[in-house]
Amino acid sequence: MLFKESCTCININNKMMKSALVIGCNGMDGSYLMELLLSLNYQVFGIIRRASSFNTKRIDHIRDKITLFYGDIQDMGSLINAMQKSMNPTTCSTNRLEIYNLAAMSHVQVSFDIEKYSADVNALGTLNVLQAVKLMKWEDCVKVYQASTSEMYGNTLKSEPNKKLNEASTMNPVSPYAIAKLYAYHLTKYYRTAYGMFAVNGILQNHTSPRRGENFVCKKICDYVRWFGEGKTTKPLELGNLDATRDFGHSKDYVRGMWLMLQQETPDDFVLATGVQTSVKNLVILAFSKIGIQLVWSGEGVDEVARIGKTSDEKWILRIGETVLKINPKYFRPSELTDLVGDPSKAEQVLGWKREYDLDKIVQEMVTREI
Ligand code: F7E
Repeated sequence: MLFKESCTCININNKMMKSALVIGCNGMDGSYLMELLLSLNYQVFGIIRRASSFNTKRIDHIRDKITLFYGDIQDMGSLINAMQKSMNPTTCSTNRLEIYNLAAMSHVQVSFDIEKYSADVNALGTLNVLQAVKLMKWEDCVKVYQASTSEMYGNTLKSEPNKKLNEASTMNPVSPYAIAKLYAYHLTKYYRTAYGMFAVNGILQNHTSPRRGENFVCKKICDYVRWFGEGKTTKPLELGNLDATRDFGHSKDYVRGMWLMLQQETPDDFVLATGVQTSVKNLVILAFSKIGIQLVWSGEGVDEVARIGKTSDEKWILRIGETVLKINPKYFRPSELTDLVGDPSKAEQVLGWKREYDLDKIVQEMVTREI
């Protein structure tokens, strides 16, 4: 199946002018993606859900350059409305609109409490997006990016140790979040083969940034360390499983990968990852080192604590021995996904995808900046 750009997309200023609709545009990835698309001279549209409090802080700085629609991935009418109004009839017939489906109930632990809602949004919401394109007979003129996730692999690395997860690895999800995402992943492949749609899955390992939601582990740790360094908190940080390992990249790098996936001639699925595996504990150690604190660990399991270690740093010398981290079992999950690390070789080779951030640079940025 080839999706050739049979004509160039030219506006009156003789510049490329493509259109993109970002569903879930006010999240971390949505905000960086829209910045990227604007820098590439796209007409950028986004769907946000109505909320009683303002929920656009990540995109307020670009509000005058984008068009927002109220909508909900669970409401197909609102999706069709936004798609119709975002479509650019002046561009080439095979690429009137790029649709990025980033809408999700994205918190894995929360999905254990709201199982059906997680399925409604993450699985059936994706069905709404793809079905809307089919029902409107837009299969030949839109491209769809589906935000798939490394959570779909579950604990595959337990039976395949020393490997990195790639596009062919076994998927065996262990949370309501990931089970719903696996449905959406297969649905995206199915619409590609059954209806010839340009629909792709980006299978992304954990990615983060200062714009990350506050209750994801890297953001939680880095915010705490910044506040601690500024004297804004004295209570210890409370975390769950310190032994879990993840592959942490930067959202800015990953949205570039999403865009590249939709610029290919042939639709295909790609893993985005750094290939570097880090435990939550090592993430804590790295973050505290950014404010000059070396940690000393003691205890095991739920009794494990971290204290400020010996230092000659004047700022901390009088606080040596103070507890800065303890375990709170409320952050344990009914089924833990213990280890994740991905292999981005295909994206690097086929898409030419490159990363600008390593974990040290990410944590430095996150400990320093709020958003
Ligand atoms: O947890 C452990 C926790 O919630 C990472 C989402 O973007 O990435 C994300 O899912 C690890 C887990 O992310 C705390 O048990 C320890 O092992 O930051 P997280 P996640 O569950 O990996 C994937 C790829 C997605 O697709 C998801 O949408 O950290 N952990 N203590 C903790 N996690 C949290 N949140 N809070 C703790 O206190």
